[in-house]
Amino acid sequence: MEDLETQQYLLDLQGYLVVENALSADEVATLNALFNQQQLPPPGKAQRFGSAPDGPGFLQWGKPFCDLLDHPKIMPILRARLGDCFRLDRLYGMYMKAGMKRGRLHADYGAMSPIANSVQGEYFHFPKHEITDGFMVVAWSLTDAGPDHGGFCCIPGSHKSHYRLPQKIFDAPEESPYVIIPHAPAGSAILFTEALTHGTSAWTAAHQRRSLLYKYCVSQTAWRPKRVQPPTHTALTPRQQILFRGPAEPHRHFPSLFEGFE
Ligand SMILES: O=C(O)CCC(=O)C(=O)O
Ligand SMILES: [Fe+2]
Repeated sequence: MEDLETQQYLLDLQGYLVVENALSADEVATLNALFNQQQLPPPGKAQRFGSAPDGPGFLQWGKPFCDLLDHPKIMPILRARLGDCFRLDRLYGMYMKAGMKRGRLHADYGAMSPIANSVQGEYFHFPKHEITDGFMVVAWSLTDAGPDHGGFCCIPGSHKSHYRLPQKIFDAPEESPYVIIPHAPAGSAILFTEALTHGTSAWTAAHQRRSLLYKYCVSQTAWRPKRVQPPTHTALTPRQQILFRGPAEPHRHFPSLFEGFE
């Protein structure tokens, strides 16, 4: 594993970072066994499962899913990006079977934001009142994903772009050498900023895609007015409980996730 300074540098540079072996094979097996117990419909039309804030989502499936909320291999990297005070904004899983098609490239913030009104080919000035940063996703691979299989895809560095994605790349991302599918074997965590142009590539592997997405934001922001509900069968640690708080000013009205927890 890279040291924190390198992780921080790479995440800032690329807009995403893969932490391989963040989970042991045993931990992955436990999560997969709990997943299997849910008896979800086979992946098809729906690609998502266990979404919240419609309740606690897949956090209700057991402690191993809650343990990922503040995983020690991930927290220092999130801190480097979001500071000491951040919240769990939402979560969901993605599952796919062979033959399932790609999604559209998108970004929630910056020039590619759906509300930016940016024009292709024209320099876009990030307006002062709009968020361009501060939302991070940690996507845990429960099965192997990568260039040979499919899964998460992105354009490295695109979170910094002042230009809207050219239509040619939007129309055929699978033909563009600038759209990559990071190698993310089972047990990896892919961290990415929601300002990165990213999406879902077609799934071609015989095995199922399984990915758990935990979405965090700086404490003073929120995506939806609804809050993720804590699970009812697992006792959360005091640190995990902080992640379920409503939006508030960091430090003044929202406690640090690090002071006293390290
Ligand atoms: O992992 C993926 O397939 C992409 C998911 C996505 O677009 C997102 O979380 O915003
Ligand atoms: Fe997305």
